[in-house]
Amino acid sequence: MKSIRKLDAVVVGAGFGGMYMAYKLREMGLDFVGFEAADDVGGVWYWNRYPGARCDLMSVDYSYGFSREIEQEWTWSEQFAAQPEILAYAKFVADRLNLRPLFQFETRVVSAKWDDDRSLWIVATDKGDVFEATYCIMATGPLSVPKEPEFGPLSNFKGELYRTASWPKENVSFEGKRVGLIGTGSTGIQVVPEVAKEAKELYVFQRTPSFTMPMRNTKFDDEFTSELKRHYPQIRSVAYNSPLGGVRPQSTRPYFSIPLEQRQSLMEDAWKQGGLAFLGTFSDLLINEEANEEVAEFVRGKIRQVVKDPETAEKLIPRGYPIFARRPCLDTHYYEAFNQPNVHLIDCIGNEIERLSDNAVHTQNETVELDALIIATGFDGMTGALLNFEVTGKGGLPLADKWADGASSYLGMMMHGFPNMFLICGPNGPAVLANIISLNEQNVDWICALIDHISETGQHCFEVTQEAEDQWMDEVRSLAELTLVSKAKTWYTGANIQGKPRGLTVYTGGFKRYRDSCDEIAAKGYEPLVLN
Ligand code: NA7
Repeated sequence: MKSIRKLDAVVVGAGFGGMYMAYKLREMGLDFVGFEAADDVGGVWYWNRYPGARCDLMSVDYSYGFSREIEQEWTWSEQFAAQPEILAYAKFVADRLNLRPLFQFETRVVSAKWDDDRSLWIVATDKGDVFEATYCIMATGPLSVPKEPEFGPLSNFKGELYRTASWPKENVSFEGKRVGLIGTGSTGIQVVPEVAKEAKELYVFQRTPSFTMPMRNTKFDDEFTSELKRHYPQIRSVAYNSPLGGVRPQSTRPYFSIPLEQRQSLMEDAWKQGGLAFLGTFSDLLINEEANEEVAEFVRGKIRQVVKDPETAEKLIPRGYPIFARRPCLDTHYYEAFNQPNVHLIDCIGNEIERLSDNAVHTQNETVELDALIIATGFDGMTGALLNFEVTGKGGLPLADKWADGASSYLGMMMHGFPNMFLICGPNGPAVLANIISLNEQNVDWICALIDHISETGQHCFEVTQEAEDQWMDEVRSLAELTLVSKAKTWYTGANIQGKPRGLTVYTGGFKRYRDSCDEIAAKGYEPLVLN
């Protein structure tokens, strides 16, 4: 039998959250091990290497701010970085800080169980190793478990099958092939123009159309890069004090505060500018339904302008939910791709995909024969990774039971009944509505300060009270009621997964307000936590 290793902490995941946590724990002199299923760092950017994969946050924001050296040594090549560059950045950071020895790669955690008698976590891996640790830190990411589509099993399809969330490392060629793509969220929207370039025929299976805006990505020149590097401290300061945790454009101007003509011209300008400009044109688009609908109608007009076939344009036009309530997508020639003769839109509304067979996708009304099929049907977001293995808290309470009616947590970082467990960017924090790199850094810094505090008090165990967790959840819910974000069927609310409890599991108060709340709790000596 293998021996049990005793540790101060385990960290699950080597994405941007897990990497920074490992760096900090080493600085603090703690004895810990990180586990990562992939063979290298990068998390979501390790797995999602599909054609066209690109971050929809600006590279300046989507980068660590904790190291002035790394900021100066790393050079981003463009405004919105593509997956290979982001993964290269993660590897660069891992090399630069010598993080890899802190992780066991190609290792999955299969269970994490709280031992009531000894007040520690027992963590087992798929390699048969068992660790005992004071702290269990979940850096498992909000988007790491792909959704299993309802029309499965996928293995029924005998042609080439690709999942965007686990794309092969090798080059994939679609030259001369009939390719199907299922899913038109951010991922599918990035895949379409790329695959359309080489596939003989591309069939896009769309159920809910997304709103997408032109990214109009730009390359950075040397002059811009050196200015950027000179101003990083100011850029970070603006980012950390903003509702988004990033430097994207924001407005304090409510939609109806200016005349129609001016509104139209502002939208035209933002549309031309591209990127996130459109999102920052008015202040109230996620709270004022009427304003939201007018902006949605403007975007619908743009789709009609770009897509030449009016029937296809009408099918691509999103209706029935507020714009920006689903995550807004940024694209590079998505709508234009539908003007190519080899790209075909299959509308799945009233024409659901029923099953896959050897060489075809069967919808209710048609059979589409294919050589290759790409699945871009999204993720079991926010909670999927944590419910993907056995996690049990006090009294053997399974996390799945605690979350049976929906994910509940305190600050998205801890849970009553799960002492000494931390979540990085967990449900009910601002993850996914804020810049996740800023949030990773904020969460890790806050957690590490708490670990220091606990050891200074001579204790070794903390648990948040049920009352504090309930109060936090009340705040999350009441803030959610103020926005339109929960009014669309999305992974934000669990509505994309059959049988998953519904409800917005995201704190909508913004990054700055969240950070202030966390700081206040720390300043008051972590009152909602019981230490022993
Ligand atoms: P999303 O945004 O959840 O999109 C998944 C897409 O897949 C969405 O259009 C779904 O339509 C579609 N889908 C799912 N199941 C089916 C079936 N059965 N038939 C047809 N279409 C289906 O995931 P993404 O990976 O694109 O983006 C996730 C995040 O990554 C994104 O928000 C960014 O943060 C980056 P549905 O809405 O269910 O009708």
